[in-house]
Amino acid sequence: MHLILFNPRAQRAHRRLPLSMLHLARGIPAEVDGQPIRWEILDANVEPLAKERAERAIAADPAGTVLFLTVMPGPQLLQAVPWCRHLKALWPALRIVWGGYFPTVHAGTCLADPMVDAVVLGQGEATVAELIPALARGLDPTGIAGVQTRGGVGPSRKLSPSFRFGEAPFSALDMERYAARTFLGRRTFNHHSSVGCPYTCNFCAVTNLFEGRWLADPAESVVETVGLLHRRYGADAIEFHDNNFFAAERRCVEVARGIAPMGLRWWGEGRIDTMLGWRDESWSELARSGLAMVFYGAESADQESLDAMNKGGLQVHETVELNRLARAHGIVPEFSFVLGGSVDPERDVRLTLELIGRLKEENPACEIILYMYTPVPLPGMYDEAVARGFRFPETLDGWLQPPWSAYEQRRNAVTPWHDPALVRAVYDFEAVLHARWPSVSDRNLRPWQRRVLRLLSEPRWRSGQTRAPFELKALQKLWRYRRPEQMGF
Ligand code: B12
Repeated sequence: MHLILFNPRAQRAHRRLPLSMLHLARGIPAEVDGQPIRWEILDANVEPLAKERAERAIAADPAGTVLFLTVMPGPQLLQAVPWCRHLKALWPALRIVWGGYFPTVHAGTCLADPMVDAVVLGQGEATVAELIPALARGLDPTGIAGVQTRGGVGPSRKLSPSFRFGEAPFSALDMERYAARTFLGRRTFNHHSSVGCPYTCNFCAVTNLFEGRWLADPAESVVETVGLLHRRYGADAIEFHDNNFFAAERRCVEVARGIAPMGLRWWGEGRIDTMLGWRDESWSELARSGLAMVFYGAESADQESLDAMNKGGLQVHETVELNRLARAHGIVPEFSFVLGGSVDPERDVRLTLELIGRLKEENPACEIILYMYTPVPLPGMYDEAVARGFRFPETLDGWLQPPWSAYEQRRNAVTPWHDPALVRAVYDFEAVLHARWPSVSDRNLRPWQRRVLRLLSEPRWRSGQTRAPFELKALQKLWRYRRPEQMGF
């Protein structure tokens, strides 16, 4: 049997290791009933002809091939749907399995389309270790733990820490293609060192998958993988794509100590209230090890909104304090806000934009990312949205139409309390903000372009007149300003 692990192209070609597929591959058995299982990862982000290569492989033996596809909402879904339909129409014997966050949260919708044969729910390695033998033997996979088909859902699969599945098979990829130039370094690689997140924020799809469970790889294993990326593939920077890398102080300090001699710069996601409670020596240790920036979900400056998001008790003043603490240690905080929740969207936006002004004043280096709230099916704001008439599309075709085609990119609010004028005001503010303080993560802008943007936006920023900044938007478009929220997570 031949398995194609396919990563569709994201918004802009994203040169990062396709970890969903790379990690998943660790669960593939070497053989079934004495027959070898051949597999390859095809990544449309780095290989423009990935689809054509996949099609050639399928054409050679449609019945003996299984296409594994990882799907995120937005551009990946937009490509995956017509392509899979086309493949099934050409080769009905081809089997297609979807996995990842979108199929997990919307499994029924995916399976309502006859081109999807099965969906793997959540963590995939242990599930594919059972699914592949069933497929190789031509059996119906219904009933396997972690698998949903049109025949039903199997029992839920027990989670395992990632390191238990062994090192990722880096040699299956052309690693040179993934050595990305970023603001962190010339050869940035990414790693994912934990499963889940210990919190249950009700706007985040991670909660749908893991329900507050968090299983971390031990620090030694993290240091080992980073060391391998550094020594064998020349990594000089690492992005940790964990949902919550900084959940445990001791693990982080041990990782920091272990990777410090490698002289890397690194980035990860953490929580404000967690890291605010860490010892000063821990912060110093992180800074010494090359930690350059931490992404934090600050979400809102309206305490009622934060509470409605089930943000685990986070207090608005903690964002202000963290900003100062991070500045003192020379680590850039990257604050992400999810605006326009259900409590009082206008107050939420007003207070948050005020807070952003204050954060920038106190620490001009801090980075700001703005999203609009988009419901995920979890108790809380979602229920309120449903009560007010909100419904997800019930078919994949529904997901391909606007506004859903851009929905999960969290830029176009489609909540029942959505006020277009408010959304416009947020994006106008954002254009002025990014002109006054262009993100360090943009490597396109020249210093003189940054100066021009700053000079032009200064009067608007100072006076608070951020409405309709057409001149700034035009320059940002012309100079292809890289918005962190479009490329980010
Ligand atoms: C890296 C990343 C990206 C990268 C691209 C990754 C890629 N595939 O090339 C970029 C920056 C492009 C990106 C963009 C977006 N992302 Co993104 N991204 C992530 C991130 C941080 C890491 C993904 C990852 O590598 N995880 C590590 C691997 C090992 O875990 P995994 O993906 O869960 O894979 C496991 C299982 O899910 C399963 N599995 C996954 N795929 C498949 C497929 C098959 C066939 C099988 C059997 C199993 C399987 O097995 C794997 C191993 O256990 C996640 C959050 C996270 N920490 O996971 C968000 C996340 C997946 N992104 C998300 C979103 C919403 C987006 C955006 C749409 C919006 C945005 N602004 O962030 C954009 C647009 C994407 C697009 N379609 O163009 C959401 C998805 C939510 C949802 N409802 O589906 C997440 C969960 C973030 C969040 N907290 O909300 N993203």
